[in-house]
Amino acid sequence: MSDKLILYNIPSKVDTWSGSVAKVKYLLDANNISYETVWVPFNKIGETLAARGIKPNPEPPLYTLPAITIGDLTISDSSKIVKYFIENQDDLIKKGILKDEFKAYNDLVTPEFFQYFENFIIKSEPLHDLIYKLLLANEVHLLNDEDQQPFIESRLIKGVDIPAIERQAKELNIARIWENATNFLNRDLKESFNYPGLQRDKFLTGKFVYGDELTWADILFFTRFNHLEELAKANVEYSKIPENGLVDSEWIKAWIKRVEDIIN
Ligand SMILES: N[C@@H](CCC(=O)N[C@@H](CS)C(=O)NCC(=O)O)C(=O)O
Repeated sequence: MSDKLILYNIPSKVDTWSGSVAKVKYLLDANNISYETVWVPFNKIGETLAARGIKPNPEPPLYTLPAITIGDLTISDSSKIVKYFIENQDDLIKKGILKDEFKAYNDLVTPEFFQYFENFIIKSEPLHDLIYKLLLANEVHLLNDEDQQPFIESRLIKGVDIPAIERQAKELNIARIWENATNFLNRDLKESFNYPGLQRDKFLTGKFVYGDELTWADILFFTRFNHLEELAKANVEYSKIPENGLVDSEWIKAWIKRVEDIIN
């Protein structure tokens, strides 16, 4: 089997519907890695990954994207994928999959940091309503029609009732949710970030999130800003969100541009 790289993505009404897939896509794009996209409808994720030898997760969802295939190896889960790239850099350069040093990693940004960072964002109170109410109510409509019911059912298994969230979402104060998220992302984040051992003088002071090189931390941040914003904006019902989106800090605006220049 050839060693070409495949990225499995979920077809939808937007470019990349899943934030988790977007992270890996941005990572590949930031590194100029060539890959083929295989589109796997949401309700076919399980059978596709099982056929590629992926073991089910202990709890639902049993199979998730993103996944990549290189030769006869398939890896699912964004953290595992980035870990694989980090640990197999030399081999991947020899195979021509990576072109040079892997952008997205430095010694200070360990896999533990990635996990911390992700949990920190996902569990942050000021982002809670944006992520768990507004976007959850929106994102179902952005999936292809035939995948919407399977998605609703997959969430119900985990106790998340999307139709109920949708009904509640109609009562939400969208401007308020947006303001909380904007304040957090633009101002409070820097103060409240408290990772043990983090060299705070390097955090949000250089060109990128952590120093002057793009790291996985930039990809995680970028996904949160851009991807969440894209999803929110794509829904007509919530088109009233402020023009400037989630960004009003000059540093963040300039940083988004720097990341976009590398990804595009
Ligand atoms: N920890 C996983 C999470 C991935 C994930 O939750 N993917 C979703 C799409 S955003 C999925 O494939 N869900 C399948 C399902 O819920 O059945 C990662 O980072 O890769």
